[in-house]
Amino acid sequence: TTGKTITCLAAVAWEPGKPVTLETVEVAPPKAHEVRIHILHTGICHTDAYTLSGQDSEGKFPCILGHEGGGIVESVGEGVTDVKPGDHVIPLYTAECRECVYCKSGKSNLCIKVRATQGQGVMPDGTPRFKCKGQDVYHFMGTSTFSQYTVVADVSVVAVNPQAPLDKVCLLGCGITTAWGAVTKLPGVEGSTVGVFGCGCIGLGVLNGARFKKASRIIAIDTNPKKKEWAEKFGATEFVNPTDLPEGKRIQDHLVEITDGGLDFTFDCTGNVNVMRAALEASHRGWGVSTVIGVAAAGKEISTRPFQLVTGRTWRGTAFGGIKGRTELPGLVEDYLAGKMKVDEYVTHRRELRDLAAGFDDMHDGECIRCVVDM
Ligand code: NAD
Ligand code: AHE
Ligand code: ZN
Repeated sequence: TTGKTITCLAAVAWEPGKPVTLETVEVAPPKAHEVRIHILHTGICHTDAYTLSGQDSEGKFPCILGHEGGGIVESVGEGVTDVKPGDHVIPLYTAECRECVYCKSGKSNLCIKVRATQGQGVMPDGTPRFKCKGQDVYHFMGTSTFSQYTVVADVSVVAVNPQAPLDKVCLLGCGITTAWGAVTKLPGVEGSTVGVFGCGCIGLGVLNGARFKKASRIIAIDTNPKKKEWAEKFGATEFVNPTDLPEGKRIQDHLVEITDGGLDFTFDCTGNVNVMRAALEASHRGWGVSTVIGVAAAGKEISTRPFQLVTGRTWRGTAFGGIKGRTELPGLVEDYLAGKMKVDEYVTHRRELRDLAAGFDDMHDGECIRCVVDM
């Protein structure tokens, strides 16, 4: 296809630490193995805020952020076989080429086909497709969903059931899928005890997945008392607020006590390195498995006594919940349509594209789980 450049609106991040602004941008047609998508809805994730703050070592400015989107294919470049104009799609920040050593390993979802250029804010040929005021604008996470039109690599997009509402399943582009995969792909959750630190979108998704996998006891931990009701709705059988503990009592010690030795599985869903440590140390001696999901601020490091690992605890982490997007995401959309997985319930705020910057402020409101932006 030899398409034309499209002029549309986008929220542009000009420099770190400054709010995104609404701009008219030019979006070049897709080249070979690229797909141009009309984005209809996008969530705002903490990782967008993290990069906008200037903390992300991969942050390149000016850029168009956003990686939790849903839209319709507008046109495709040469050689694109898996999606066609009109398909309802979700862009994938974790690509799946099915050819690289990671894809073929059967051990990881971290495809490397386009990862290097993705981290540099450009398409696989080394150039961006966006321009604003005559200047090149970088892509972000291979998705850039804060634009009415975006271009992605064909390995970075998947078609989903068109009956699924895109203003909801856009959230499967990051938060919910990450959380759901992180727990449901772990062997042995059925009948086990689970501890979830942090009850934002990610933590609630883990709670929901733990209930789906029939964990026997699901303890939610959050410093915000308002999260108790949320946690219980998504699957928690108990809620602990660490700030309610007696002075000097550490959350991990409390959890080890009330679970007679620790939890079988714990998850950090906060991005706070002290919480990551507490989650590891709250897991059971001999077999506890603790998963890091939260993204810590640049320069932060985790620590614990090595004895914690010597005595049989496992510290692991996951990106995009270990989900292979092209192969597995359509099935998650079906699980949602079949009522197995909550999605609608995460949407607490809605914004128009012109107010997208205010959606970043919503995230700091203790009541916001996800803000969905109508593009
Ligand atoms: P959020 O801010 O909505 O939720 C965090 C929750 O943690 C809040 O409810 C907060 O009250 C609670 N919290 C804060 N400090 C705490 C403490 N000391 N103890 C217990 N609870 C505490 O964030 P979110 O959208 O759910 O994202 C969580 C993290 O996951 C972020 O760091 C985000 O960047 C990361 N993330 C990672 C991936 C991945 O692929 N690994 C994907 C998406 C998001
Ligand atoms: N680029 C950052 C790291 C950011 C990060 O850890 N990203 C997660 C997804 S967060 C989604 O909200 C991830 O998937 N990482 C794996 C990958 O390949 O990027 C930095 O610090 O450099
Ligand atoms: Zn995200």
